[in-house]
Amino acid sequence: MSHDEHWLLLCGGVGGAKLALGLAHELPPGSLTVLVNTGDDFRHLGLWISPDLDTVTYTLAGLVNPATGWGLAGDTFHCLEGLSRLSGPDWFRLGDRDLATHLERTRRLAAGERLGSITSDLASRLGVSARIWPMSDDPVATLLHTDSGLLEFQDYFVRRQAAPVVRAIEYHGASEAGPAPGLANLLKDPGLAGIIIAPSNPWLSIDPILALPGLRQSLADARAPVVAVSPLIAGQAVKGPSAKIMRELGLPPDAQGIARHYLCLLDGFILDDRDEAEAAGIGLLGLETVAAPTLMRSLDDRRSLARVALGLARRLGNSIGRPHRQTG
Ligand code: FO1
Repeated sequence: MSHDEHWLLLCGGVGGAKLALGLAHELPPGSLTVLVNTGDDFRHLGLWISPDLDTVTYTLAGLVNPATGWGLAGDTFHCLEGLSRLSGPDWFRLGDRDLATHLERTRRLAAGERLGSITSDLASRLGVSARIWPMSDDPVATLLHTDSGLLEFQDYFVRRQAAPVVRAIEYHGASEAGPAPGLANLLKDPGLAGIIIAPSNPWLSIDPILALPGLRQSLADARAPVVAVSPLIAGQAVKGPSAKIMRELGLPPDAQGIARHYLCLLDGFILDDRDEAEAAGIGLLGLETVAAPTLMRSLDDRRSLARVALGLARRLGNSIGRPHRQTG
């Protein structure tokens, strides 16, 4: 592998962070950039909280709570217990050590520092060699139009445990937000060997990124092949409400539905072995389709799925006459 090779992963929550870890182990230090959803961000207890940035950072630093995939392993919740005694909001579980991240991020934002610069500094102080970029330094809020009204993301996802029926999803502020500085250049960089869309929830974790001005077009224009990993296995989300949201939006919760969601952007698609029967149909959409184990329980699972994604992107990148991606 040529050492100027660079890779870009688009990701959101827990599933995305798992593949980020697999890729970080399979690639040389500094050759992976993880572009992270910030639509889940919100102000809570006076703190600015960026859950997906922290989930990716803690995961790549080897510090994440393995049981939940977010927060810090071994963290305590004394502050939250105290807050609850004072009848403060305790529905969003903030650990005592995790609070340091939110306090420091909030302090530095108030001092005028960019979210991207804060994120990179916190990651490097935690020993992370991959580049972790917020999708934008400007605020974007995923809002859900549901049968319980218009809900902020964490209110829907955590407080109401994704129970409300989703009618439509809005990425408030996305059209005014600037994509991460450096992203446009990275997408034009001849050393960019591939772009991978993680097995994150397409509607909640990837679409906020794709809603940024010009992003879809610059992905379509990029020479680097684009490969997506399905977040569903046998019609079920590995974690979270992907399948539920698909049904609520009137879409069949299957791998083909995921492929169609990203279709114009993709060259390749990875689905789980259990969904192999769908591979031919997705291939007819013009996508190089590979079936592989996509459930990531161990580090080896994460690394082997990363190798499948890297291998597919390399094959697509090398094949001269690869089917031209529809643009737009
Ligand atoms: N997810 C939950 O389901 N319950 C929580 O109490 C919770 C707290 C929390 C605290 C910090 C953090 O960085 C993430 C946290 N998450 C929690 C996950 C969060 O809701 C993410 O937005 C999801 O993982 C989706 O990306």
